[in-house]
Amino acid sequence: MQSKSNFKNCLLYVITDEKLGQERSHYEIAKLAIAGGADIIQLRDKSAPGKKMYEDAVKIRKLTGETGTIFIVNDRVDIALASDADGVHVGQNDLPASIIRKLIGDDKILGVSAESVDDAVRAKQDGADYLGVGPVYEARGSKPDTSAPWGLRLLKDVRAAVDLPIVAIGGIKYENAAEVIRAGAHCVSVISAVVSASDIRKATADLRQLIENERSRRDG
Ligand code: TZP
Ligand code: MG
Repeated sequence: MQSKSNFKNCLLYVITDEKLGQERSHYEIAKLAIAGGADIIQLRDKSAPGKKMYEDAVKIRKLTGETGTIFIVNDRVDIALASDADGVHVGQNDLPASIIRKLIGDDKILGVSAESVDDAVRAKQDGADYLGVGPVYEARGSKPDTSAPWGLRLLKDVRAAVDLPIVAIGGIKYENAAEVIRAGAHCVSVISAVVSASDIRKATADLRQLIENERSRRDG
C-alpha cells in the first residue's frame, strides 16, 4: 500500500472512464496510463453495478500494487475497503468526509472535491489528505453535472487559504497544464486528456513531463 507521504510527490492523477475511453476498459486505461508514468489512478464509474466495479477495483489494485502506483476509488467507500485501495475520493454531495474518515481509518488517503475556499477549509477539518479543486476549465463534457469553470483564481485562493496538496481538475490538457501548476496546484488530474487519447501511454507521458518541468521551474 502506498503511504500518504508519497502523495505530495505526485504530478499526474488519471481518472478512468470507460464511456470516454473508446472501448477500452478501466483496467486497460489504467495499465496504459501507468506505462506512461501516471502517479495515481482513480477508478470512477457512476453507473457500474457494484459487482463489476468491485471486480475492476481488484484487478486495478493488483496492477497498482505491482507498479507502486497510488490507487483511489471514487465515491464507493465499500469498494475501496473491499479491494484494499489506498484511498477514496468524495465530492460535496457524497457521504460527508468526516464519516468517510471514520470508516477508512487514519492510514488510508481521503480526497475531497472543493469548489470554494469554504469547501476546502471544511474538507481539511474533516480529515482530507488532499483537495480536488475545480473545475478549473470547462469540464461538462466529462462530468455533465459539474459547475461552470472557476478558473485559475480558485486554485490561487485555495492555495493561499489551506495547507493541503491541491489536485487541480476540470478541462486540463497539455496546452493549459503549465498555467495550472503556476497557479499553485501540486498535481494535475485528468479524464479526457488521457482517457480519450488514441495513444494513452504517450498522452500520459507527455503531460507528466510537462508538469514535472513546470514544477521544477516553480519550486526550484
Ligand atoms: N470533477 C470535476 S471536473 C471533472 C470531475 C470528475 C471532470 C474532469 O474531466 P476532464 O475530461 O479532465 O475535464
Ligand atoms: Mg462523488
